[in-house]
Amino acid sequence: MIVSKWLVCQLVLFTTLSHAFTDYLLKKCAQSGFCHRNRVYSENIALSRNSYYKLDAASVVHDPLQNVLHATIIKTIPRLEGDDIAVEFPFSLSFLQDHSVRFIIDEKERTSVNDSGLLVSPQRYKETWLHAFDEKFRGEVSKTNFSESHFLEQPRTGNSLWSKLTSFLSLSNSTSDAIRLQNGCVSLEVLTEPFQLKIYWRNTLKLIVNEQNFLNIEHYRSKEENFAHVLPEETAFNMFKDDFKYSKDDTLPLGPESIALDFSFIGSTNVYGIPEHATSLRLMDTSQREPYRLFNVDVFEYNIGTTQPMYGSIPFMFSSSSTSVFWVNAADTWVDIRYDSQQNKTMTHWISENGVLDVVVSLGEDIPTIIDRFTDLTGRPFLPPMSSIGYHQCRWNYNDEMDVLTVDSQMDAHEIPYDFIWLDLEYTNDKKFFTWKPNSFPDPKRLLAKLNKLGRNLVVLIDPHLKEDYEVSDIVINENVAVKDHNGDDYIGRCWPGNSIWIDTMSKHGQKIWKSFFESFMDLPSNLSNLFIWNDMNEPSIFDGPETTAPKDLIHQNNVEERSLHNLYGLSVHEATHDAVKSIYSASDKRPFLLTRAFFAGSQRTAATWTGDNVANWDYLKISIPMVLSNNVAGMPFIGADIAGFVGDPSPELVARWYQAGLWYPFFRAHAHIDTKRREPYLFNEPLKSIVRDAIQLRYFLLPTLYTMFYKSSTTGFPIMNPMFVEHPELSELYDIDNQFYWGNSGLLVKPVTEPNQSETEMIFPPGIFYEFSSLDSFVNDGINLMKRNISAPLDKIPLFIEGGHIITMKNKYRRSSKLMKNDPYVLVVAPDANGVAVGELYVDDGETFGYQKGEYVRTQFILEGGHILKNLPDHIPDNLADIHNDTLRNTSIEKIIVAKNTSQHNVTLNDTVTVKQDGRERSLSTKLSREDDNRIIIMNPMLDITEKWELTF
Ligand code: NBV
Repeated sequence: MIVSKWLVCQLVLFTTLSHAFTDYLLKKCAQSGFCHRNRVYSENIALSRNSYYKLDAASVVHDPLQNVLHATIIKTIPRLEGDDIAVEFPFSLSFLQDHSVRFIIDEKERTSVNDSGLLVSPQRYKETWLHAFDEKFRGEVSKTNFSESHFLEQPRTGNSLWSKLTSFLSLSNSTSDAIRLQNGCVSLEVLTEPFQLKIYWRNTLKLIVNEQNFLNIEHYRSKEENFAHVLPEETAFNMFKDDFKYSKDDTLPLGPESIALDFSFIGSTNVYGIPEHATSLRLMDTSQREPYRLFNVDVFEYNIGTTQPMYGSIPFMFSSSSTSVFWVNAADTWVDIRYDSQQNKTMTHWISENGVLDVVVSLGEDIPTIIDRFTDLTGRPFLPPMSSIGYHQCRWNYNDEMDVLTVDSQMDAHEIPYDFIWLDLEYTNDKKFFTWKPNSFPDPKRLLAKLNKLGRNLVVLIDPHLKEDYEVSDIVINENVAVKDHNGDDYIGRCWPGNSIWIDTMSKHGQKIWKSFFESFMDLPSNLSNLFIWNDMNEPSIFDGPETTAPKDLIHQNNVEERSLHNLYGLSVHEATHDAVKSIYSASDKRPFLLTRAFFAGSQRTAATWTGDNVANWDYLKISIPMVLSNNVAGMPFIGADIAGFVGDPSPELVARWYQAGLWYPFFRAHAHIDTKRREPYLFNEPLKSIVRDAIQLRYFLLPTLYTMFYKSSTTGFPIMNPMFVEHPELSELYDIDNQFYWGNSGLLVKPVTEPNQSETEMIFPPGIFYEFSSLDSFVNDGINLMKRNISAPLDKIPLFIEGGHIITMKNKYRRSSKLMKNDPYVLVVAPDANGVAVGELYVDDGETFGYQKGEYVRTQFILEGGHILKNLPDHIPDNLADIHNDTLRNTSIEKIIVAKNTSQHNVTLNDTVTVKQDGRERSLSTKLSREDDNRIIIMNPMLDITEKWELTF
């Protein structure tokens, strides 16, 4: 008995541990020199309350041309003997966009660096912004955006709280210790001693920078003189060496270089963002745990609930009081968070290994504005081709052409729509990227042509590591665009193909060479443009590298260390890939679809991503939702998780629930590890097969609504999987809800079931009317608080509601792919609120080209008034609609309008006559075409088109 209990325990332990990332490979803060030093510094400074940094008031100058304020921050290191050491840090501050402030703190030329033999640039890397910001902000010190802002605009008359810069300058020799600036609703105080910034929105204090005096810039010093440069609160731990077992002898050529700063978010104890982590949407307090770490690494079977780093990093955080910090730094970064509910504020401490302090703070009225500002600055999420928001069928691996075509035809035979089929690593000839395995894929063009018949696409994997000694890597070496080791030689590490080199896409020439490989590889006949690319392993993942990635002392172009730009590398790879594919398809004007595993702020401009190597168990299904939500609020909405778990074989129940959850991910892809059993949806037994088919079909029926949300996101950054608090910020209980969510602003509210053996689930509902999606049964929450309800959720049912006040658009016919839905008419589902009012938007373009950028799209708004009048108000129709030879834009009729009834509130019943007013005329619809039951009014074939203005009374 005892023995068997022991056995059970061992088994449980084994099964839990068998799917876990080997996290000893990654540093803890205490093992990371600069993280530990800054945590210790902050603890000691909190006790001593000393400050070593002041802004030299006499140094302040205002550059009116660029509208930038320049000054010098001075760090003074007291010495018992001899003169104090003063180190200068140039500081600049400017207003950016309408609602943002940007400041940069650099270190004055490191002239003292003895650079004989030094292969890396001694200057701090300050170009992260050039990669992260959208092109329009990358001009010469961004003249355009700086000149839009105005220093010291509208000084308050009377008590002149916000004094003019000119008057400050005249006072600068006096004891004044604050510079006060204003730009529209944003105002700012720069305190000089200690250096601090206080940032206000409409005169309410929102953020204090350096409130806790954690500002720390480890200035350059030689190892020999180091002792004189260490402050009393500092520790010299690992300043010149790295003794972490898996660091593989980091040479740290410039010694300690870290930068750190604290930000206090005032008036909020909820912060979000800084993906990617497998944790809750609302970030956790880290007082008793590891700081959140942003450092792109390969974390196969990552652990859940930890602050460990993952494949992507977006150093953007915002509070529920609509204030954000964008830490423009791509080095290894750690973030501590401490909530203080008594003072109603959140204190955060940001630590990066090197680079400059480059920070953008944005403020606004609400959270969508904050995300809008962030994606204005870093670029809007790209508008993906319609097909790419359909269903993707992937596996490591589809073995050969026959395998691919069998999956393709079986999906059709079982009426399961799909748009993309994927080829993982094994399609290559011996893991040499830009080649095909000859016997398995003898004629890729033939395969592409066959897939193209039904409008289907193929994605193939191309990684940035290149096997040594074949034509592609030879070119990289000959053209001198391989990443170098710390001695300046081409770096050789181990990855899938064995010994490999890495392309340096941080260099312009590297990008050009990378592009040339795609040009040969994707040399397709002009009628084929259905081959797309997946960049995997681009953190980069290196089997024998430290912490699963690149040694930090590798060297990129211009002698920049990997250490300075690590989190940007993946972005540089996928941007170079994107640009190549885009130009290859320029003849057909096709929009590329691209998937990247590593990402940084700005990646949303060109790529989708996914949550990496998850495991087929319930915990990973559950965590996928906050993970996808976190990316959605950080400007990178096109993300999903591998369905139904990458590693391991999922149970049928898990498969069902994962598809029911996954259909709401903006990126909807099934994927499986090479060692798993085949699990294409048509292989499942009933009822599982039908459950999965229904989930995938539902996704397709909702494509018009989803595509409209992608459009909204591509213009404002608005989240697609959208946390409840974004829609209802007035309900503070929603601030930590991350197991149910809205789909954009469509009014669809979903709570996927993420636990086994459930026949019902508890959902929460804000005030309003809610209609169950399929039955349109409704109920009302007429209070002012959240209402809890048990919702029936047997295995074939998704807890899904439409919130009163919304109109959604669907196409309700099964087709084999999204392309085949082009000619299908629309169905409107109208869900009135208590006043009989509802609104909805629809965006339509050709779904595949850049034509929409030339105005080739239709955008309209539907409005229901008084429960009986439905209006269509198109606000954009292409001038040349009649000449556009595109089915999607030519077939825009409505086949059915369904109006949900809610008897307990607004009594919508069908009138005797149904009339349409259009072009100044009125016509009646045949009464035979309308009917009603307890829950809905249905108007069939109303002969209405979304491109025309009309008013329907029923
Ligand atoms: O290329 C194989 C896999 C891929 O299927 C997966 O999606 C990536 O996250 N790839 C990682 C490499 C190795 C995984 C063990």
